[in-house]
Amino acid sequence: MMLSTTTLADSPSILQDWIFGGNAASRAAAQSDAMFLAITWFSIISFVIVIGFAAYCVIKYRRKPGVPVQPSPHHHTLLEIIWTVVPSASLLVFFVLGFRGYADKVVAPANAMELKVDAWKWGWKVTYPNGASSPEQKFLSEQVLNDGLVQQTGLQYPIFYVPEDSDVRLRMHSQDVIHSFWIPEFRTKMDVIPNRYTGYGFRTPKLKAGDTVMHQVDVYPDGSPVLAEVSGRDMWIFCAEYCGDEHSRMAATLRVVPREVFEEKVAEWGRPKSPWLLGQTIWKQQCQICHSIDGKPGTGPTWQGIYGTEGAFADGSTHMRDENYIRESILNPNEKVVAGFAPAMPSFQGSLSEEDLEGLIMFIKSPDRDPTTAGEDGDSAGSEG
Ligand code: HEC
Ligand SMILES: [Cu+2]
Repeated sequence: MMLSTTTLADSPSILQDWIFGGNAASRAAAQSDAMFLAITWFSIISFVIVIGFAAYCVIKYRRKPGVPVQPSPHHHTLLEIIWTVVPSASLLVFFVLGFRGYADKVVAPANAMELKVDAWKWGWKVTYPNGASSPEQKFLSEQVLNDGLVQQTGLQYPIFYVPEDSDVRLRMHSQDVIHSFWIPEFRTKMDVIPNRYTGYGFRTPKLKAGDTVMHQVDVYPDGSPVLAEVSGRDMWIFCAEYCGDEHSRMAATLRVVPREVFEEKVAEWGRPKSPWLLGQTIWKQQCQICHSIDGKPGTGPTWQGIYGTEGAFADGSTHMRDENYIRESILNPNEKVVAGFAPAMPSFQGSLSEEDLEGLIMFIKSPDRDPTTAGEDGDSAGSEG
């Protein structure tokens, strides 16, 4: 049989683009589309042949007055061989092509860059081989103000950078329940589960002339990003396994950029930060979905003004919220459950280092500004206050 998904993938038809949106971002994704389409056509054609022939027989041999009823024939070896061999052989062809495609996705080339993916209720974090992770966030919507400036508003999602035209392998782990890491443009999703690594690979696309994104090139003194248009391509990452209240917000952006940009970014993120800045970064990446710092209640209590005050707990007790309390709340959140809240916080035991905890404590003590740079004219976030 000369059916090959490779040749189909190289010339996506109008129908294929119409069904799949024409956004397949890798060769493997285009092959998935082609395979899906081939199976669809196979089913359509089989349906027409089988139902068409049945309808023809029903009409042609219908009961007519004056024609005696004939006994049904009960065996025809040639026919039976044909209708057994043809479907079995076709299924086998689809199986082999499908299995090859699956293996290509699950087994990444040996020299692929490995990204560690962490999942929890409700967020994603990607750690690069040098131990760094992206602090950048993308806003869901943009507003053009009267003076023509663009202001970003709405929910925020982390941006994970990958270099164009390279092989990437994911090694994924969940801190709580089962999630699923899904990038629609690569047509692949995979469960992310506690206590076991899962993963898959993909090859990022080459950027084309029209591929541009608004990209953070610097930070204003108040911590908001300075944006510029550069070449890049954004794709959504979703959680595809229902995992609780904010499941639908468990999204992120995969940003494909030129290799130089990628390397510069990751090296920059790898540089040591002040503990407070480290704490702020971790808050944005992992805690912000449940904890505000401006008093707004969320799934978890706000961190505004909690440090150094008495907390009230579900069992009726109270306790001073000092460094030890904060540490315990992060590592063993169900030990003391804040009154009025469900015990909904995952434990970060084992996923945050001693340094990370120190940073978080510094940040929770003073979420509005970095106490180590206060009063200086430095460029740290919040120093205007
Ligand atoms: C899924 C939502 C969720 C996430 C994510 C989350 N928390 Fe919580 N957190 C809660 C809830 C709910 C409570 C209150 C119940 C309790 O005490 O366990 C809480 C309580 C706390 C408290 C005690 C607050 C107080 O008022 O006494 C601290 C400190 C805390 N979390 C730190 C963190 C840190 C640090 C992170 C990120 C590394 C984080 N949390 C991520 C839900 C979350
Ligand atoms: Cu999820």
